[in-house]
Amino acid sequence: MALVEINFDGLVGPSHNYAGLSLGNLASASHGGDPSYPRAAALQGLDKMRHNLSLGLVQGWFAPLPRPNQGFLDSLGLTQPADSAEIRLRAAAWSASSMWTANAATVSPAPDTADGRCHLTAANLVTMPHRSQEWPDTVRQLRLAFADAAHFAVHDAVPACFGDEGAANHMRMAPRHDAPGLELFVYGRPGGPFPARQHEQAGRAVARLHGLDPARALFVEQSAEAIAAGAFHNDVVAVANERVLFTHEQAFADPDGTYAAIRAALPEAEIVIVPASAVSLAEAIRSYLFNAQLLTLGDGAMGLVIPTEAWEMPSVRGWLDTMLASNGPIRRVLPVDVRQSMANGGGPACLRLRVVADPATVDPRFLLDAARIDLLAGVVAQTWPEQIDPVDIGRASLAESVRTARAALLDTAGLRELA
Ligand code: SUG
Repeated sequence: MALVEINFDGLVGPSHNYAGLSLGNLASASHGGDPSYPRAAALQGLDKMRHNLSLGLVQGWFAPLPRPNQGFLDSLGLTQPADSAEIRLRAAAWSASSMWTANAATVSPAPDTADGRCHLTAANLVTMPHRSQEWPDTVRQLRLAFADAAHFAVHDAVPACFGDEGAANHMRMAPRHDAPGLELFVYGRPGGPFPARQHEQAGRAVARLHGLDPARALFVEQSAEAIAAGAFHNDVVAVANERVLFTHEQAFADPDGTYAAIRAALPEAEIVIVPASAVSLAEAIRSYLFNAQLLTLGDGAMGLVIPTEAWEMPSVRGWLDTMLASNGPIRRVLPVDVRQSMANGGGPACLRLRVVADPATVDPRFLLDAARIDLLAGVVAQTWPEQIDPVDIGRASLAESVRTARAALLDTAGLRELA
């Protein structure tokens, strides 16, 4: 089979909870302390996978990482189960944040790289403590899914002195998925009210590790106002697919320079810009309009998989209706319900990692058809906790249920190596 785009969604883990851990992520801050519904959250995610599969797309998945992370707690000296001090650190060890696989790694498909292999670099996620513990387990899973060394190279994360948040700050534009592309690495500058989680040097290191042609790699500064307004990752204000960039007009520090550089490197580029006069930056971030999956559908037209929150916001809906009535490249808008993830700042695009590859070269245990989705949903329905209240975090009995649920999933999926 030819090279195609495969979306690998993170299955929401059984410890999914709202602990308000991500400074600068407004949804995480405002839902901190709410009860969470892990079973419903995971089923919503599986429904999204089913939805995208039914569009004729290739769908993959990654298993949740082991939680609570006892090694993380031990390394912090938090060994007493009864110790309720340092509640945020304890919550960090329970976080199901690996569900947002757009932060798992940065991916450069084979047509872009010097050695003709698809390169993946795990993201170190060092800015947020609860996310900094993900990458060693993530890289284990990536090395299993993409073990075929003739087609893939999986790199460890770049050094922790340079924050890297993976594909959420990386966009690839190309005439087609299987053609050589232009890769954009978006970074932030520190100094604003919220952390700039992506460092410029991390993107530059990843581009070198992947063997990209310097003429087809752009390093683009995110606008300080976007970060200050709550766009903690670029994929909250822009998304690209093949020749199309869909962006808010305030996404980049130098929008005109960025568009000109894209057009110079990729003459067929089409840039769809949403002006602040139609959808303000605040509305874009609250609705997660841009945290959409921009997908090439079977007939070659593009569809935008958006969260229901975006569809329900009048200004966004008005803009989308006008866009659909025009003759632009995005022909369909497809709302999906991922509310449990959204309440922690994770929309449809956060929940997936895009890999352009021949599916036959991927470990089949990480690829899904309808029957396999039903199988995973069965395990979730039977073993995932229905509800977690903030006071439950740290409870030995809940920790046991979370571990048992993940073990049942790994058994069913034939992935005991990840136990
Ligand atoms: O890193 N939220 C995640 C959301 C990640 C979204 N990903 C992309 N934009 N690609 C984050 O901020 C919240 C966890 C908590 O507060 O309990 C959290 O980690």
